[in-house]
Amino acid sequence: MKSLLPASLLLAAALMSSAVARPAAQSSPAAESVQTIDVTARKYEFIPPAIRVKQGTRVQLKITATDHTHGFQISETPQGSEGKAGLIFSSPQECHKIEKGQTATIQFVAQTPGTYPFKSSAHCGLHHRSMKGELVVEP
Ligand SMILES: [Cu+2]
Repeated sequence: MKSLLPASLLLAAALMSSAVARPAAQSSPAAESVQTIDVTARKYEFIPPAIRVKQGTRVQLKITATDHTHGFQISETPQGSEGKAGLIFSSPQECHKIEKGQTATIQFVAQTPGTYPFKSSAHCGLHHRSMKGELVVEP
């Protein structure tokens, strides 16, 4: 019985790391310039909570709210910089409200390296203050 707990912990750790490190699900040659990343929003977390992309990548986030209505708002400027936007969005929407069972698609170019926090935003009328994550643009 003693070995059960460590084994399940290892499994959980393996699942978590694969979720964080998972590359784009689809990479057909025609769409190779767009990196599609599936994100799940649920009480009270985003999965994966950390997304890593390379600088210059055109990123498409497909965010699905599985259990409840959630919001999604991502900083346009990297953490620690109040300057110009480092993520160039296809459509200028500050906050995305995602109804239960729906998927919101957000597309942008990851132009400037840095860390861009995102959250389930109160601006959408929601107060899931503990729901947050980050997008990391690597040089
Ligand atoms: Cu939420």
